[in-house]
Amino acid sequence: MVASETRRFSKVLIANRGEIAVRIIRGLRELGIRAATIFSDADRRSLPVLLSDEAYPIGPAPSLESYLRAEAIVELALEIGADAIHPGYGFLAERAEFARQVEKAGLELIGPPSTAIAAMGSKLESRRLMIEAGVPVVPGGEGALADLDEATALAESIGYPLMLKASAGGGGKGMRLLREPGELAAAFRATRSEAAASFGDDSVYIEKYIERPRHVEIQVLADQHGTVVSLGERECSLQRRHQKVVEEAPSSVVSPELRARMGEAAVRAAQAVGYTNAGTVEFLLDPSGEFYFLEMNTRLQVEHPVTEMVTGIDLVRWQIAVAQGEPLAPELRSIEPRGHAFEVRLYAEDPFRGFVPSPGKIERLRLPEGPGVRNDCGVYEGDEVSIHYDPMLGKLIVWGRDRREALLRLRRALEEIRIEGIRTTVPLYRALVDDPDFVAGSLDIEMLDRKLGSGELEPAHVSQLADLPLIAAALEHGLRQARASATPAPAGGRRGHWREAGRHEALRGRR
Ligand code: MV4
Repeated sequence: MVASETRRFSKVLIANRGEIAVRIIRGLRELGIRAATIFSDADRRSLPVLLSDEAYPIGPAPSLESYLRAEAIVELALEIGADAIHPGYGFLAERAEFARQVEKAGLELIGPPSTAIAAMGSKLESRRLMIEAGVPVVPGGEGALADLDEATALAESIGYPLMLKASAGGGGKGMRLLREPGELAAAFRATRSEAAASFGDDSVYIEKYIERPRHVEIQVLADQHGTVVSLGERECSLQRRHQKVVEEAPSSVVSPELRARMGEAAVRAAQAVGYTNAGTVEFLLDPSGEFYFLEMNTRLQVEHPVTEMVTGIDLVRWQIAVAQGEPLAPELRSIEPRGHAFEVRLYAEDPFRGFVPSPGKIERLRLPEGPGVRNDCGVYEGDEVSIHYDPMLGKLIVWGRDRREALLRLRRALEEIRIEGIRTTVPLYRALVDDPDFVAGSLDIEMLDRKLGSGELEPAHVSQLADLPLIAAALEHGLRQARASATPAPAGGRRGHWREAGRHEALRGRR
């Protein structure tokens, strides 16, 4: 896989859709490389199709018949004279078999070698490789459990609570939390048979359960000449059912010393599998400050922009550069984060109704602008949101000199944004930016589910401010309340709380 020479791509095929296809088109354009995309029947008039230099139909709407057609995509790339394929995230991005097909066709994958994808795809193999490389892993077993007797004995030596995980799982799939010994037998059988059915591999193992950790991940970049660099961490603890919703960089609990140690561990992880291109090493960070390797994501991630904002590094540009055989620039070895960035994922889901998908026509789309605001958006006003794909429309990213300024900008940008015609998760974020725990940065991986479950994050704002008389009434009501209570308005960033209370009332009245 080691390229002895640098070559220049003249055309790249993007095997993806939505905002990430748009992001990759932008990266290619800036390097003077032609951007070709594929599109399904549902995406005929999508933003990536409009923005690309060339666009090719790949099949009907269902992903299995379009964006997942590995062989057809490789054939198309050859036919149109593309030099490389960028898989984005999701779809074929972490399929070792697809990477192998791309390699076999003599094309470059803008991503890691198939062998690195395969090694990280097996949780047990990656765990073994990490232990060998001196990367800290969660205390637990080192191989697949042969039978229940072995599981029982190991569980006793590790101690409860613990996690039973399928080797072929990941991202929350194929794992179970066990609080006490009585749960082991049934869970062992169930996890095994589910793993066999879903992944075709029934290997399972156990780990100590880490209580209330944060999910902190390290961005790495690796060239084809043996250089691997760490670009610092992203805090991704705010997620709902293994779906991230808000990310930030840097993490408020990662000191420069911890960053350096986690960065070194992530670089060792990448080196252990012969990694090239951009990748992310996921760690659990426990409340005492210990960190443990979880998984490596062998792709560009949704949340890559927060790293771009605090490092000033264009990750897609570097993905393309290293895939062309270029060496990483020496200055990438000593990057320190500057300022603070947040990303919120804009999902076409209704946070008032259990996050059900909300497909339909985007009647109105006004994205926020101004200092420190970036939109990575995959749709336009008038566009249709289909039920066939992930409901993420795009991401709102903000940057500030420090966390406080970034948070003020996020709040301001969320006030500006208007999306009409479909429901989105914007109201949830408007509530979140006023949540005391979020404001304080005290997060853990269970926080969002906990707050959603207890109703603490009942979205308190009207999402679609189309109803002006209603708003006026709400403001009036809030004003009267504020005067009556004679409490001075809170100082600093928490301006206008009465107004939000008013909106809350208005919303209640409507539902
Ligand atoms: C864990 C854990 C606690 N202890 N392993 C979830 C997805 C997969 N990457 C592994 N996951 C976890 N593994 C041990 N030993 C808690 C989780 C976990 C989690 C991890 C990262 C982000 C969100 C999460 C939500 C629930 C559980």
